[in-house]
Amino acid sequence: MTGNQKLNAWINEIAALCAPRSVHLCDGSQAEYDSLASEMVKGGTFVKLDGKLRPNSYLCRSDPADVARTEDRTFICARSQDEAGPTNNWRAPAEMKAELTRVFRNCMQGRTMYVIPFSMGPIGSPISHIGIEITDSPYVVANMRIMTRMGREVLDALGAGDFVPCLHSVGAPLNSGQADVPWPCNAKSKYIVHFPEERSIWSYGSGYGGNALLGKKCFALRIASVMARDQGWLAEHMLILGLTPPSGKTIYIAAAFPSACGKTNLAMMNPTLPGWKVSCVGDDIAWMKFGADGRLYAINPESGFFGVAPGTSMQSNPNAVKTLVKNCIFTNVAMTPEGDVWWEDFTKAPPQKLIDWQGKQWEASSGRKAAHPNARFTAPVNQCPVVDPNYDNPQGVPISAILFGGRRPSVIPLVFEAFNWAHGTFLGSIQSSETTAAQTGAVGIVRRDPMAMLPFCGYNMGDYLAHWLQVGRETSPASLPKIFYVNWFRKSGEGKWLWPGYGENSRVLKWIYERVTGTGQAVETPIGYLPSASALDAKDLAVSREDLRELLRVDREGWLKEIPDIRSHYAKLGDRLPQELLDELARLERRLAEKT
Ligand code: OXD
Ligand code: MN
Repeated sequence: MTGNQKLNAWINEIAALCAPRSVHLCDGSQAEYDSLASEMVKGGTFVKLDGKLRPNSYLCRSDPADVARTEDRTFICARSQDEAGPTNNWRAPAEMKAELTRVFRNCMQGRTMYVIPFSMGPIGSPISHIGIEITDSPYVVANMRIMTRMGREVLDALGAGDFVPCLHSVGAPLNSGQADVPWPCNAKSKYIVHFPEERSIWSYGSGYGGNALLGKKCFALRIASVMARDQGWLAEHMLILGLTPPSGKTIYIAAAFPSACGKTNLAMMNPTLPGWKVSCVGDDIAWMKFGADGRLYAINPESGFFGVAPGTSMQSNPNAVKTLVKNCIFTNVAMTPEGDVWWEDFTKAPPQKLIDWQGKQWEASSGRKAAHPNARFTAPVNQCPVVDPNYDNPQGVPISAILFGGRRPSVIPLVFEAFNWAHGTFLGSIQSSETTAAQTGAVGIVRRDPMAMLPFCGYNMGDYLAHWLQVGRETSPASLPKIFYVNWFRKSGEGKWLWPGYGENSRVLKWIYERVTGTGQAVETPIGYLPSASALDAKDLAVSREDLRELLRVDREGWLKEIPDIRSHYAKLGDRLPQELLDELARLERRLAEKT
């Protein structure tokens, strides 16, 4: 089979358990992809889009009951509940393994079992790690070929080495003669299970996104965060971008934001400041390890974007739209009569007629959404017009700045800098965003999501924050990235946006660049270093002086009112929360209360 004994034994064990009709070891070739795609077209899973409008691209409609990650069915089965921590669902590993073994028995009956060797990160990079996904979904195979480096080359690099076993089934066995459906899944039973001690993943019942493309959230964040803790590195829910001034050296920035804060837009934005360039290394995940020089070097472990389609347009993100011109998979978007794709806000006016994401006729007057709000595109990173030249560099890129942020109409200034790494860790740990009309539930509620990792941390959040503090002690302070907090979403009392956002965010990135390279002017305040009004480049900017002052003001009262909320957030993280962070909170409160 393969040259790897552990892999051969695992393939045999899973084939015996799941009883597939056949086993296919994926080579990752174009021919293999094409043949799977045409089989899926025949079976009704894929619709081939018009070859001129959208070459080599496919549309897929999921079961309406399988459209997003299912966090309530996501488990971290650490040795003890305490190790999983209060923010994760936990079950005892032996008990869960026994249950899953029952659930997986014969679950691939009538289907092909695909074995996908994949590398998270450039093949052979010291920052990369290898996984093997076993799945009975050809849709997963096709997506994994875009989202990861996949196939024969990975097996060669693996040799006799170790890998993370990632087992996936849609949980829909076929009896002999039973016809398949376009999107098989299990409506009654879903499990997204992580065993951090043995570093393995078992996922059952869903074919969608992070539930099924196991390299992404399951491996690259939940399991990798555990590996990173044990091995002294960071696996983070962060974009990575290169920032180049008109005549200068590129620096690299990593940034963590909760959803609906424009992460993909920032990762590939077009700066409005003349001569400045942003280049994209990744839009979702960063793995960072120390280099020989004591700096943190980052790779994007993925090779594709699995982005939310609705809202993506030539206005909001022209480089994403240009990335999607060919070789893509679109899931749960609408289709035009010409055989192209469409989703809400893609064009200013919607086409008159469409086929919606459920395959039904749709008219502009219907008032229904044509695409599902969580409709996705799967697109190769190297098709992005502003892909960074070092995106595939096995050495990674040196990170000079880390950004945290959220959607906060009030209190939090446009940008400020942490005093040091520990203070920056504190800022990440209290990172917050207000809920919007795009989410169910009340609007305007502050939700705190440490480092945007709440659904993705594979162990106790208190230990995770302690690990961040420890990383800061591993090297000299000068070698560490500087940490910043940004907020593009400030509003006036009347509800008007104070900051234009999008490409104008380059003005904030310019100040960050200057701080990193030692020229940026800042004032020390109780919350951190803020740019003085003249330090932020406001040339030709359509923002009034008063608004700019408001954007860069420290709202002492507002911050003081946050303190009890931060305290109760910390209480929810449990007793493993490092004392150092409570001390940071006490110091913040003291500084805010001091008279200047
Ligand atoms: C994602 C997420 O899909 O963070 O990237 O939910
Ligand atoms: Mn994400």
